[in-house]
Formats: sequence, C-alpha cells, structure tokens
Amino acid sequence: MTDAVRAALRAQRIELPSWAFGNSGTRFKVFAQRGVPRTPYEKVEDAAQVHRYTGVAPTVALHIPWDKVDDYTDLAAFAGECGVGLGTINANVFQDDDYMLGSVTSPDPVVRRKAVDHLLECVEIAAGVGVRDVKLWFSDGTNYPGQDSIRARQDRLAEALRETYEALGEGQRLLLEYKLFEPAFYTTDVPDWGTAYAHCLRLGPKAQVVIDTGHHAPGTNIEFIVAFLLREGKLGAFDFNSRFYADDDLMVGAADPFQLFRIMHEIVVADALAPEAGIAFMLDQCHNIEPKIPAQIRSVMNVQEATAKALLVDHRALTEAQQAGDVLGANAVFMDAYNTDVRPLLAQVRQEMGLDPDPVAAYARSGYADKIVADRVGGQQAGWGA
Ligand code: AOS
Ligand code: ZN
Ligand code: ZN
Repeated sequence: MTDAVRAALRAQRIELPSWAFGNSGTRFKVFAQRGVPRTPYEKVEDAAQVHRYTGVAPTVALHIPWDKVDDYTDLAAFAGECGVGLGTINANVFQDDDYMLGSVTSPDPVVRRKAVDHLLECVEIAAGVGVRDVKLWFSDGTNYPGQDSIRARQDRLAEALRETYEALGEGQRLLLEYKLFEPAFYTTDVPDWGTAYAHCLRLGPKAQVVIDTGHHAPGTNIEFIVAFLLREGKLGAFDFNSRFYADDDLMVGAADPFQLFRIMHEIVVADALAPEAGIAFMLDQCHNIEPKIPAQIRSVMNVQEATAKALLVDHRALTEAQQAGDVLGANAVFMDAYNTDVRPLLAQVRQEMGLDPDPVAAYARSGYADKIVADRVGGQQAGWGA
C-alpha cells in the first residue's frame, strides 16, 4: 500500500501563482519586502525555487496584465531554463476604472466589449504558449438593491462566457471561479458554485468550475461541493488558500488542515489526484507579512501532508463500516488517517525524488534569499496588481 501512496505523492502536481511572489497587502497597507521580483521573469525564477525544493510544483500561473510581457514565448522559454513551465492564464477584468459597474456584466456595452476582448486576449496568450487553462474570476456585482437588474447581468455574463468559450482551441479549458462577495457587497454575478456550474453546463465540456477555498460563507461544507462537482465532471481546478474570516488568502492548510484533508479525501475517492485526471491544484495566496518563497514551500508541503493523509485512509475498512451503518467505526477509520504523522513518509518520498527531506531548511541554506536582496535593487518591485 505505501508503495502506491508514495508513487501518488511523487506524481502529484501543484501550481504556483506568480502574484504570491510579489508584494501584497490589505487595503490598509502593503508591507514591502526586500528582494521581491521586479518583473514576471523574476517571479518565474522565484517559483522555480519552490519547485526545486519540493519537486511537485513545476508550473507557475500568470495574471494578465500583472505579468504582461512583449513575448510570452520568450517567458515560457526562460521558465523552461529555470526548470518550470507556464501554467494557467488568469484574466483580470477588475482593475480598470472602466469596471466600476462591472466588466462583462456592466450596463455599458463599450465596457463589456473591452472586458471580453481581454478575455479573448488571455485565450490567445494561453494558446500561444501551449497552456490548457484560462481562469476567469469576475468581481462584477452591485452594492445596492435596485442598482442594476440581477437577471440582465446574468444574460450579459452568459453572452461574454459564450464568446470566450467559442474562442477556445482544441484541448483548452475555460475555468470559472466563483466568490461569495467582495468587492461587490450586495450581489455578485458569480457568487457560488451553483451559478458557476449552471453557466459551465450550458457552455459545454470545455468549461469547468474553480473552487477557491476562501470564497464561501463561513461554515460552508466545501468537500460536499468537491464531491458533487467531481461526480458531474465539472470540477476543473482549485485555488487553494486558507481563511479565518473571508477571502483571507492565507497559506493553505494553515487555518484548517482538517478541512484540507477532507477535500483531498474526496479527490482520492474520485481517483482525481493524478495530473491526467485534469484537476488543476493551484495555490492562490498572498503573503503579506511572511517571506514569500518559504511561504509557498510551506503551502506546497501542507497540500502534500493533507494528500498523504487522504491516501492513507483505509478505504476497505471505511466502506465496510459505512455499509454496516457503523457510524463510529467509519469515523474512526477516517480520523486514524488524519491523525497519522505523514512527515516521515513525505521525507522518504522526497529522498526518492532526489530532494532534501526538509525543503524549508534546504531553501534557507541555499542563500537564495540573500542573493535576491542583494541583486534586486532598483526598479519597481512587482506587487499584487503591479
Ligand atoms: C479573487 O478573489 C480571486 O481569488 C482570483 O482568483 C484572483 O484572480 C486572484 O486572487 C488574484 O488576485
Ligand atoms: Zn482565487
Ligand atoms: Zn480570492
């Protein structure tokens, strides 16, 4: 059994967000850190460090226009030289003044056209570098009852998604992310998995839902959503992070490692862990006060630990207990796996991959943190949104 578990852990893939390496903060303050990347190229270099010490994070997601470059083929080639590849292309239709009343759901057709053109640009960028996924998150919504027609906004959304969907190439996917609220505080046009699912269902097989773990009302049972969407073949990706209150974007597994385990259990049960299953496991985090590269390393390790525990669930015993109606027995099987210390197992997996068993310590010893502080002087440091 542990051979299969170790093989599954060696094959696991987690995608890193370029924006996690830049400065970020809340609406109150951004605490700038020294050595932070000044360009998308430097973000890719930092992401490559995370892969170098974990061995399971070989792609970096880009955010357009934060990571806009003249030549994406060149950026992809550079990523290859660093030992990683480019991943999901994230669209950004939430930053311009034009989007005050919405982007694809704006009442203004000129604004809608601009937003859809950006989505099409993202599809084109992805296609140009052979990237499968384009991820769409819309901040669109309203702040006050009566501000706009909820129903008309759904029509505009459907129209924009349709045009984007039609532009997808062979093998490409449209990933639709939902979020309960923020920045809109009354209605959000894609507020929940049901809305995202309904739109994806209408669009067709290339449209799938993204679950950002920080985008639900407190108390929402996320693993239920995971199980449901997997069963329907409509789960495309995760944006992993953790939260205590709302969309906190803290390190995944920091606030609630048990929830992460429960999510990964549903993935394992559905046999959806391997990259071939088509679920993109991405991080979507902001490291406001902690150093960014070690925080990404820690996040990857947290996902690995939750996954290892999920892989250790004794499924035969679990099914037997479930079918016998043995409530406490089933729960005990589940909790036994969760309470296992999987760190020695993961250390072994890393050694089998030719890696240091302790990625955090190995990175700390490497001197990279000092090097970027010394090298990256001058220029505008890239941040969340820069
Ligand atoms: C926003 O809350 C979403 O999580 C998006 O995924 C967004 O594109 C990402 O957080 C970067 O800002
Ligand atoms: Zn997200
Ligand atoms: Zn978010």
